[in-house]
Amino acid sequence: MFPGSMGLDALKRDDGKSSANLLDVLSADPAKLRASLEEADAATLMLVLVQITGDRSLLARARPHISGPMNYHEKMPVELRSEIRMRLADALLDHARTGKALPPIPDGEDLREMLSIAVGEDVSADYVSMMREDLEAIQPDPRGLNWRHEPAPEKLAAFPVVIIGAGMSGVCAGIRLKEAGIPFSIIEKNSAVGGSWYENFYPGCGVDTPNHFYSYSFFLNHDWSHFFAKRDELWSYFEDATDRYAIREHIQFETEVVSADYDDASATWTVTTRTSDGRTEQLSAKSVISAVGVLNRPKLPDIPGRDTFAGVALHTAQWDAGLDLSGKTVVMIGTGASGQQVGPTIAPDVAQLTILQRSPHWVVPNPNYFAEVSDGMKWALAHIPSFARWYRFQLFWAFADGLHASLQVDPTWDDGGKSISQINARHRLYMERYLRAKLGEDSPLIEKVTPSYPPYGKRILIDNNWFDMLQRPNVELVTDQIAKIVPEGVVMADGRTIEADVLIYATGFQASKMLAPMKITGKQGRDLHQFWGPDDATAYLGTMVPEFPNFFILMGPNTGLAHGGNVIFITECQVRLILACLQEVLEGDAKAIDVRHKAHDDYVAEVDALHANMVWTHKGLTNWYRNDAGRVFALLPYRLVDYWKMTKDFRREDFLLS
Ligand code: N01
Repeated sequence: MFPGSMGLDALKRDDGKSSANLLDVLSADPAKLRASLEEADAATLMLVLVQITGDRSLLARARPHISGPMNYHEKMPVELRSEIRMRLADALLDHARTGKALPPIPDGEDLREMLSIAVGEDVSADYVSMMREDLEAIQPDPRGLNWRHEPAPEKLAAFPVVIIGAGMSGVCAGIRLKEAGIPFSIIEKNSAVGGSWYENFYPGCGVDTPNHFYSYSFFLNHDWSHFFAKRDELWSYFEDATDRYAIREHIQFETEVVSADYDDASATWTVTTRTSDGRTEQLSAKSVISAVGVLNRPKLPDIPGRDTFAGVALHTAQWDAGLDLSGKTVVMIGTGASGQQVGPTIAPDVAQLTILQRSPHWVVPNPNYFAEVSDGMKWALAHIPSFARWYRFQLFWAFADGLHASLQVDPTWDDGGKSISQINARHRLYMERYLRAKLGEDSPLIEKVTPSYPPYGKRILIDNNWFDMLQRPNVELVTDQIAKIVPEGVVMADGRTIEADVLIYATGFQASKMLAPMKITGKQGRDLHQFWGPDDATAYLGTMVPEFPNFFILMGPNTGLAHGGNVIFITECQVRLILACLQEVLEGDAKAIDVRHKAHDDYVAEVDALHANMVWTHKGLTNWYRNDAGRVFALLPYRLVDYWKMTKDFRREDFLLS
């Protein structure tokens, strides 16, 4: 459609949730429209108003009042908020009545200015094309596979793909392959989809990236009950996506992939599977996509006597749904993202909770963390054109790229290792002030909970009443070293025995052994784990390893995010790259695509060079993102917009077709 003739409905992309005609919805109930706008974020509404009216004078008026992060509208004068809401309602109703054309979707400097004002910071021109992709509502979605020369059905039928895992990333890959007409099956070890969100159901389990960002770009959910949903709602979301795109029929549940072996001559993968009742089977595939994730094999600490404990011991990721903790004496080891959700949730029920902390985490408050999404906000997300996309960008900035500068080391900055730059120091000051305000200036807890390392060195956690919990009479935070575990509980280095009925291991995952325990062999029997060594996984764009043709890794090496971000965004970028690779094979004469050694090595060298100047390699800092040699194998050093571009712009010269 010629942009100048665009109407309101054209701005509403098919997000898979509601397809009612927008004009009908708006004109049917003007009172509902006005009431809903009262509950929706005025800064976000302002962006929609500018977009659909072309009246850019509002930007200058709003600019002084918008600054991050989140809840931007609260800083706006009440009169300005009212004016925005009134004018937007009038504009939408006018469009609904007259059907008149909208101005073209902003581009170039106009869009860059809007993006900057949306988040109250200068946003570079790099974000313009990415945001255009979100606003344009182009169908078919450019993030899917759009054939230049659609292969014959027989050719597609002869190219089966096996996806390993039906978690968030495997389902995403399945959806896109299905759209492209490429046959696939998904092998899933569990009896349900959802991966981490299926396996983890410890008390308080939920997300710490806001849901309106932490969701597939093509399957927005406008009905999240909370800004930060808990596990059941998240799991349902992935179940819904599986059904909406009819992926379930492709999944073989309760089956594990044991190995995948490539045969050079036939360019075929043989995938060996084992069902939960022990039967093995072999599948033939032209391509294999590993979507097994990285945080799925619990790590139990190597503490002497661990097996001697006489009570109930369990890891957060292997929770017992029938476990009743009321009145129990509980010891929890670990204060990372899982521990900080478990602790405050169980503390009111247990007789005594002792938390054994090896090192503290930085904790930040978030005004929306416990908040419900109002009905008006849900309505606006579902019905106001582009509102959900603008809101998503504001979250993207506040939880991802807007934080990227605070991860960079300023070599001239020296405050004794407490921070890495002026901006990083500002974050430190903010969080120190917060924890002091929560605990009281004289609290002996302050020293225990204040990290010595810079902010973002480990994942920053959103305050889930952690500091309130620590002040409960039945909670104790112990920071001494653990000596051993005995039948009655845990013995500390100073000889104190802390008795326990229940011992909770909130001790994280074996992240460095990527793709284990599967055995993957590529060209000429090359073994993936031998290539990587025990803990040094690498891949081109985190996705491809040389001499493993047509083999792709989702959420692979250096694709994780520890400062916030959204792994669904990363997965969608990776799937786009995979689709481009498969397109090269299927539209041409080649049977397989492989990444060149040089492209892989150059990429890894660049990743390492970037990491050398980022917070995660800070001297003395420990985290699970690095291997024994100190190399950051887990995290992406780039801004999300960079990774989006690198995976979108297919560099044919980086690949070998055979
Ligand atoms: O695991 P972790 P997690 N003795 O590795 C401690 C995602 N996630 O399950 O910091 C004593 O972060 C260890 O201490 P230290 C998210 O990506 C997200 O909590 O190494 N303590 C640490 O305190 C996250 O990053 C969400 O000194 C020992 C803790 O155990 C990732 O999963 C929720 C120890 C482990 O923390 C992993 O988080 C949950 C020992 N021997 C998970 N060994 C949300 O989105 C380890 N520790 C909300």
